[in-house]
Amino acid sequence: MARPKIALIGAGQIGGTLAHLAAMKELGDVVLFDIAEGTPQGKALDIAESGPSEGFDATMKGTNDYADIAGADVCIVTAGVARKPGMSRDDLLGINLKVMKSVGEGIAKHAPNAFVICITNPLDAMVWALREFSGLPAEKVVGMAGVLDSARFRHFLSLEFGVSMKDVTAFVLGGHGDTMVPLARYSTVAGIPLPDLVKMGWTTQEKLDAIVQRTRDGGAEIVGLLKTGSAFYAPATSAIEMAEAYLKDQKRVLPCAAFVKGAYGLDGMYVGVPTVIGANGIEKVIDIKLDKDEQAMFDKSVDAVKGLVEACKGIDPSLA
Ligand code: A3D
Repeated sequence: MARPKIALIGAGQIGGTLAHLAAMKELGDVVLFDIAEGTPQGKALDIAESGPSEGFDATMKGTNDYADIAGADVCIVTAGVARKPGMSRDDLLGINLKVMKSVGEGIAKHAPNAFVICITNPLDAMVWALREFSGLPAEKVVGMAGVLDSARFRHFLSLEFGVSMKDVTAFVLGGHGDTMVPLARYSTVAGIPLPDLVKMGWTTQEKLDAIVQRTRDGGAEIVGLLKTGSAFYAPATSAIEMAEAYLKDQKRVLPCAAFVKGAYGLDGMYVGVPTVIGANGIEKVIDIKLDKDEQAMFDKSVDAVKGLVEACKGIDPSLA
C-alpha cells in the first residue's frame, strides 16, 4: 500500500516544522509547496538529510508547482504572512485573503479529495474563505486553533499545579483570538474540574483568571518575544495531531474551527467547537450546553468571527 501523501502549502516557519514532524512520525511522504523559489526545495532537502540519523522512511519534495501536490491525502495550509509585534491577527486579513484564493484554487484542481487543515490567520475567517474558494465539502476543511489554545491552557495549568501536562485536560471554545472562550468547568486535572480544584485550595480564582487571560494572549506573548514572527513549534504540533487523527481514523475529540450548522444555534459558519476527527474528516460537532456566562462569551466570539467574514466579503465581492 502506498504511503499517504501530505502537502504543506507554505514552507515558512510552521511549514518547515510540519514537514520535519510528519517525517519523524512517518505519517507519509511530504510535498512542501511555496511561492518563494528555493525555500521549499532547501527545507525538503535539509529534512531528507536528517533521515539517516532519525531513521525515518518518507520522501521529501520541495516545489513551486501546484501540480506536485496532486492526489494529496492531507493539505496543511500556512501560506501567507504572520504577525509582527503590534499587529493583531485581523491586520493580516487583506493580504492573506488573496493568498487563500490561490491556495483554494490550487487544492481544488490538484487535491480535491484531501483533508485540508488551515492555519493561516485570522484563522476563523481564512478557513471559511479557503472552503469557499476551494469548493471542497465543509467536513473536509477545518481550521487549527483550539488544539493550540487548549495546549497553551494545559501548559500554564500544569505549571500552576505542579503536575504533568499529560494529566491536565482543557477545553477552549470560540474564535481564535482575544474572544476565545476557555471553559473552566470542562477543564480538569485527572478528571477533577478546575472550579473543584479552586475549592480544594489548589489555586485561587484570581490565579485561574490570570491563566485564562494568559491563554487568550498566548500568541501575542510569543510574538512579543520573537519580534520577527509568530509561534511555530506548538502550532505545527497541533496541526500534526489533527492530521494524524484523520489519517489513522483515530476518532480523536479535538477542538477545531469547524463548519457549524445547527449546533450552538448557528446557521452555518466556522468557529471553534469540540469535534470528532476520523477518516471522514470532521465526523461530529459536539454540541455542549453552555451556561449563561459561557454563552455570552461565545456569542461575543461568534460576533467577532462574523465581523471578519463580512470584511472578507467587502474585500472580495465573489465571496458575497
Ligand atoms: P512564515 O514563516 O512567514 O511562512 C509563510 C510562508 O507562506 C512563507 O514561506 C511565504 O513565502 C509563503 N507564502 C506567501 N504567499 C504564498 C502563496 N500565495 N502561496 C504559497 N505560499 C505563500 O509564517 P509562519 O509559518 O510562521 O505562519 C504562517 C501563518 O500561520 C500566518 O498567517 C500566521 O499568522 C499563522 N499562525 C496561525 C496560528 C494559529 O493558531 C491559527 C498560530 C501561529 C501562526
